[in-house]
Amino acid sequence: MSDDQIPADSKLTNSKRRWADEGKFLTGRTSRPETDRLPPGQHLVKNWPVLDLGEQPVVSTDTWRLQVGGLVETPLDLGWTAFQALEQTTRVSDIHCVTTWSRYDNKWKGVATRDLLDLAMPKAEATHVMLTSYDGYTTNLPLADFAAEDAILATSWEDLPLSREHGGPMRLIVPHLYLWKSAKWLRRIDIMPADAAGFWERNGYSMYGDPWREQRYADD
Ligand SMILES: Nc1nc2c(c(=O)[nH]1)N[C@H]1C(S)=C(S)[C@@H](COP(=O)(O)O)O[C@H]1N2
Ligand SMILES: [Mo]
Repeated sequence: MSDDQIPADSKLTNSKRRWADEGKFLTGRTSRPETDRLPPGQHLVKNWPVLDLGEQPVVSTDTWRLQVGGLVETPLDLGWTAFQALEQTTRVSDIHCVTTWSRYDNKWKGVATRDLLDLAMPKAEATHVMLTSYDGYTTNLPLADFAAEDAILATSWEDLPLSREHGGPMRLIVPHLYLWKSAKWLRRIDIMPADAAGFWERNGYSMYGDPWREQRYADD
């Protein structure tokens, strides 16, 4: 799906493009995760805000598929039952949104990204990943970050099925990068030989997005 099929002119989308242009929320401070749990320029929330492009697709587990393709030895095309039959993992992590909120201690259950990669087996030339979702959203990150120990394809949050507004039935969570890398309603994972920009990355946001180095925008 291309960018012009998603509501890229929504109010939030336009505001976030402008923040990228203006460098909004950059404090110029740095902090290290070992000593300071809250990344620079972030504030803590107890609720869990909903952020997306405005379309929250209805994805029934009857028709849900997850495909893994590109530079892999074994391309995958899994239905819900097959996905549930994979080893299930629990992780607790903090999340950090580029719009400056962070939320501590989220309990996720699902499939560890590294367990899925063990099945698909990325080829030696693989370096990056492109994620594509049911709403047309795309985002990119290095393969090593996608495969991080705490990265999880989450189907449950706080022991409840992941709600539709937060990306249910399944979303990615990569806690050590800003939350826009954590695709909701994930449909396809493409393993690539080079980096390429996803939706926000083409709209002024960082190719990598490390909250600890405050890599919010393209030039940071
Ligand atoms: N499919 C999809 N995933 C997405 C988005 C989106 O618009 N579509 N928005 C991203 C952004 S910008 C953020 S901050 C988080 C928000 O997740 P939440 O709504 O569960 O807090 O989802 C990310 N994943
Ligand atoms: Mo975001």
